[in-house]
Amino acid sequence: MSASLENAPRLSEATLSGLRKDVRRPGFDRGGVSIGQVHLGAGAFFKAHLAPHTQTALEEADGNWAICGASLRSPEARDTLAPQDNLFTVTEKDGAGARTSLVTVLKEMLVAPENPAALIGAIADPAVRIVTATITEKGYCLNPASSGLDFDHPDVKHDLENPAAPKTAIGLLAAAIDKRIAARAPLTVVSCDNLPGNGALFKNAVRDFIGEAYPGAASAFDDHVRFPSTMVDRITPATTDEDRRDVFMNTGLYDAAAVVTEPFTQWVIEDRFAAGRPQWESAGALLVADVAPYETAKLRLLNGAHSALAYLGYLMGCDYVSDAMAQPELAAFIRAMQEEEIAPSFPAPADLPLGPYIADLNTRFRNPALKHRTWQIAMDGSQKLPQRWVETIRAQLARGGPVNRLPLGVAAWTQYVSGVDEKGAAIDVRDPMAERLKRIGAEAGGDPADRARAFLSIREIFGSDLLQSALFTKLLTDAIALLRAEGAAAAVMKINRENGR
Ligand code: CS2
Repeated sequence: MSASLENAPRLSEATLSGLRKDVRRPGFDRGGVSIGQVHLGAGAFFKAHLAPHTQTALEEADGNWAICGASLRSPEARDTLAPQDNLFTVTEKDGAGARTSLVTVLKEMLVAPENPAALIGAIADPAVRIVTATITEKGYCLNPASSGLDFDHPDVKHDLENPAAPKTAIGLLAAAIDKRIAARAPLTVVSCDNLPGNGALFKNAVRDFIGEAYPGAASAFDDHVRFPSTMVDRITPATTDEDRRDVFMNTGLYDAAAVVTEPFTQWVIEDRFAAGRPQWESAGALLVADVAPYETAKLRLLNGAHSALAYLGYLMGCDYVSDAMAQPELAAFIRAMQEEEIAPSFPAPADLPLGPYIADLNTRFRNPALKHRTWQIAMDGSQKLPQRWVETIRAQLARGGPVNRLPLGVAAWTQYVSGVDEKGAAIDVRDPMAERLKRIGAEAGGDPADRARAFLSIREIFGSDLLQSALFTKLLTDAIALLRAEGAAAAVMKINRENGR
């Protein structure tokens, strides 16, 4: 905790009367609502997106949908929320100002490694009808080749050997689903991670695990458990001490669990629930038959651009996305990438015109009030690149469309994961494949063609086709050569000039 806040009055049930009057309070009685939803991965995004959606639904319609949150690794979130009776605030911020709301819908927090049986019991409780999850791309333990469970994953191996004390979300869910099937209690499991077809991927992973560990439950699985796909969107940086200080100044109470986010929020949900759901549409959620068109647009245009801003921006010395967007050459480069290379790579959703969508995204990226670190987005690139860039590149190559800027993004990623920036300083690379990526970078040496081939040989990221594409291998070789010779800023400028921007 920052020194100046140590003695500040802390947010809790007992101190609520000290909360400034202009903080928005929920219009439902917390005490009268019991738990109906468990959320796996109760971090900043959950607090800024899922929890407010469920809270608004409860304001509009009755239902026992209070939330039990769970952390799958560290006790930190639970320990931060416990002295606050699991209350926290969400502050929406942009250049025009800030607006804080109190969130009361979270009623309990569990920590899986401390007591996996308690979390399995919570999910198995028939009063719970929905599990939502933000466990990040790597949390699904997928084998990219089969799109099913990666049985060689060390945590999956652990869970199959210790099914009553699993570490992964997949093992925890499987154990609980086994109990629910025995009790004939249907469940809906909702992935809220940035993966295409996230519902089907989640289902594959859990079904594969059940087939191995609980064969008796396998035949009833499809009937009892539904896995709708969703697209979630709200840019939510990690909270800083400065944010917590600002929230205190603006609300009158110290909230150690505060989140700061943008005003924009979107949730598109496939409307396929096994046992009811909160009325999330009253919070603006779009319930649809097919999420895929929205998911593709968001993953490629928002997240794809985000990753390009992260790697190129980081190499250009920009700590935050808004700093990267303040570089006119980089902003123009990203815009052209979105308009000329990404948007034409997929059919636009009927009700989402891509021109205004791209313009709005770039306004959001510019939000000067959000301190969103390029380093944070650069994390776990090996898990993100396939759906953010590789699918786009593949589609553009197949249709003979332009691929003038994406290769520089990939080149910047190869530089980033090699672990040294343009000034020779070490980069703190966070990625489940970090060691392997660093080794590939070191062993490939300085020749751009060797480097392009070495990185494109990583099948988990690039499949086998991009290495076989002479065109893409050449484009990446040229981009790596340009980046290494001139640096990111000059490379961006040169590509802008060559392509008339
Ligand atoms: C970001 C996303 O960290 C990242 O990789 O691209 O978390 C992004 O902020 C969200 O998907 C926005 O909805």
